[in-house]
Amino acid sequence: MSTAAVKVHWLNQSRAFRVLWLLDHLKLQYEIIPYKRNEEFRAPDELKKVHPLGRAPILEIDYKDTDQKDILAESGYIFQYVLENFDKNGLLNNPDRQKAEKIKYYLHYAEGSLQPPLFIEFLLATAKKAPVPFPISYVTKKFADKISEKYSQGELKNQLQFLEGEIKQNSGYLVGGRFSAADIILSFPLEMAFERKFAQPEQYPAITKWLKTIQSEESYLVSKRKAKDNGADF
Ligand SMILES: N[C@@H](CCC(=O)N[C@@H](CS)C(=O)NCC(=O)O)C(=O)O
Repeated sequence: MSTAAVKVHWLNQSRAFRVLWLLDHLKLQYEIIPYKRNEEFRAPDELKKVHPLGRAPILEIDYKDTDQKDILAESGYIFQYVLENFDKNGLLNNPDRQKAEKIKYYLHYAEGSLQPPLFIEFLLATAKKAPVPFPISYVTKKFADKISEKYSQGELKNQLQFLEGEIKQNSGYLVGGRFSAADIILSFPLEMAFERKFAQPEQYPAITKWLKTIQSEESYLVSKRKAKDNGADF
């Protein structure tokens, strides 16, 4: 790592915060390249110059000694790469093979299983707020409520009940009773679920307590400060 320069292409109000937290917990040096969402809540086009999909986070690693540069997209892949290459002491991993595999599972699960029903809820909530005249607004709302009721709410509940049970079984964390990369990667969807009121914290006491516990990690506060210094409006 000493010969590598690390840049995080970070978008305000986004899941890119997790990468700052990951790097700060491992006490790695990095630079934040900030991007601001536009009026449509989309990433600006400049991000497409770094990676064609133009989504955040993007991790750029410049290996000075070999003159090679890695441009990484996809949160789970970024996490896996950082754990494999820069967490040699296993600080955010687990020495037990099965527990390490479980952490890897969560790196995929966050975006692959938990994020989809949350994203559907987000789209439906946005559609319901759209400035359309009556009676179209009435139809839109009814239609959105039906999709939520028939699919995304039930699916989200299923996921949250699963995580509630996992945290209870793992002494307040996701894997092996200790803080790991799994806790960092799942922080974003679970914070969002409560903040956007897609789920009620009272119904998930273990997740609620877990969120408080992990947010009291010193590295979380360090990353929050860095994000704020770069224009975050939490
Ligand atoms: N599965 C991708 C999702 C990336 C993604 O959608 N990022 C959002 C930020 S939360 C984004 O860049 N949105 C901007 C846009 O859609 O224009 C990952 O985990 O990295």
